[in-house]
Amino acid sequence: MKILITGFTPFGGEKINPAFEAINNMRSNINGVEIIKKELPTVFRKSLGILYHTIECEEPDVVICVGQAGGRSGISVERVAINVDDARIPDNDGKQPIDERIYNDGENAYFTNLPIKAMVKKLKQENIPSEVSNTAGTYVCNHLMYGLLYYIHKNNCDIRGGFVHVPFLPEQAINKRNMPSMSLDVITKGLETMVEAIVENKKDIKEAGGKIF
Ligand code: PCA
Repeated sequence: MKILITGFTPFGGEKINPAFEAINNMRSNINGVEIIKKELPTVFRKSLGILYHTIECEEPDVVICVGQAGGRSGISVERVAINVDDARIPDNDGKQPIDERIYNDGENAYFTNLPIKAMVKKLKQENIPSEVSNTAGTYVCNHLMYGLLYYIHKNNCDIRGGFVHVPFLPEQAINKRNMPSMSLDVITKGLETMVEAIVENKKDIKEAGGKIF
């Protein structure tokens, strides 16, 4: 089995992006599963172009895209991506789309086909704070997740794909008051644990993990 795992370049004034730092730190073979690592630019459209090209070259069975969610305290496994770009800040190429559809011929939203409940369950068993998230935002991460799932649907691919947000690293949080963070080792272990959960669970498990608000 081959898993493509992507991170992003730093953005929004940060010097590092915890997603790619942790991906870099991962083993490249996890219980016989080959891990392909790729850094994508935090740029609308360009990130998707490179993702599609990498999928075509590598032909992975699973694609896990990872991004930074500064302010979140645990690893959040995203359930859904929506068909809108609404950027609060410009991307790394200076583009700032506001209320634009990502694909005119795409659904309003796509759900991930990763086993998100099983992933969160295994993370918690490893004592790693985590939750199912019902919004990946409206910036480049949602854009990438939406574009990945659009590609899988339109091309009828036998690929499981989805998105995971990770908190700031401690060095990013020191000058931000009351800002949660997670160490590089814990995020790395979390990513490796999610790989194991995906391999072990072809289908998701039924487990409470929703939210009231
Ligand atoms: N996080 C941003 C984009 C890149 C990243 O790592 C987001 O959540 O949209």
